[in-house]
Amino acid sequence: MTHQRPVGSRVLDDPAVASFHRDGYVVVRGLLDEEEAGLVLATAKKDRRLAAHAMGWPDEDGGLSKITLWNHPGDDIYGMVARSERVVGSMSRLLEGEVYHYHSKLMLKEPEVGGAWLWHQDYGYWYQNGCLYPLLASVFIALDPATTANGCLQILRGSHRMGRIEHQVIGGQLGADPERVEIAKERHERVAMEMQPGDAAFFHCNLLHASGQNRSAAPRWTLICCYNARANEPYKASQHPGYTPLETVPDEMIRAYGHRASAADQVFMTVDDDVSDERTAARTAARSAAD
Ligand SMILES: O=C(O)CCC(=O)C(=O)O
Repeated sequence: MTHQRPVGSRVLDDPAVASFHRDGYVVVRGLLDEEEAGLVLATAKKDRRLAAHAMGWPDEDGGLSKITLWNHPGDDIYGMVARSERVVGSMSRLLEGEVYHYHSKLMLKEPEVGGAWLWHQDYGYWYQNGCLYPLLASVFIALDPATTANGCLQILRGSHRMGRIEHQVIGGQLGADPERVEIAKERHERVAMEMQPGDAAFFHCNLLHASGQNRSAAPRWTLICCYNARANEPYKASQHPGYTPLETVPDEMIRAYGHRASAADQVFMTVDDDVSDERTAARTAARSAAD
């Protein structure tokens, strides 16, 4: 059964929803409280399955980001965050109806070597997966302090109103058309999303975003949960799921799950089974060119 009632004080209110539509994003300070963010980070750091399934993603300048990605929320603390009433209720307000979990990912930029992400729109990728409408959004949750120095998320405020931009392979990544990105930078304010653990940004799938390398001594761990509207069920199969009912859980379950790490039956994406993803194709092309 699906419960997606926007109830409870932690669900985004009307002004926050209006900001999202105006700016393409809304920041929520303390979406996870200190204890919850600490539990997620501590669990992720000792979660051997997460580490074993991390995919290394190179940038153009020798940096490397690590991504561990899964399509369905597991019976673990990350799954509780992804299914929590405060997150799912907020997403269903932003996407104006029932939502389902499209995937989640743990992003790690290690000290000194963490890689950059080119300017892109998530819909630049997800369009290719048969999603007809830009009715998808993500919540980017900082698990440790995210600063300009360790490669925090950057966005161009209001750029989601440009609609989908063409993307192309640049280095090992898929980036938005650089000509349009340069103009967008002149017309849209660039915001560095510096965050404390537990702070979060809900952002629209057409919002232009990027992040820099981590040359600092501090790691940058982030959990990103992505959702699609049920009404936007993809018309063709891809590496991410079609509509799958999402049962929400009370917010208290995050704390109740404590240190519960990924279960043995959790299925993670690997580079090999992700061949249809444009980003992976770019990565594979860059790797073979380097070989
Ligand atoms: O983790 C980051 O800094 C950016 C991640 C990102 O842009 C993405 O996953 O689409």
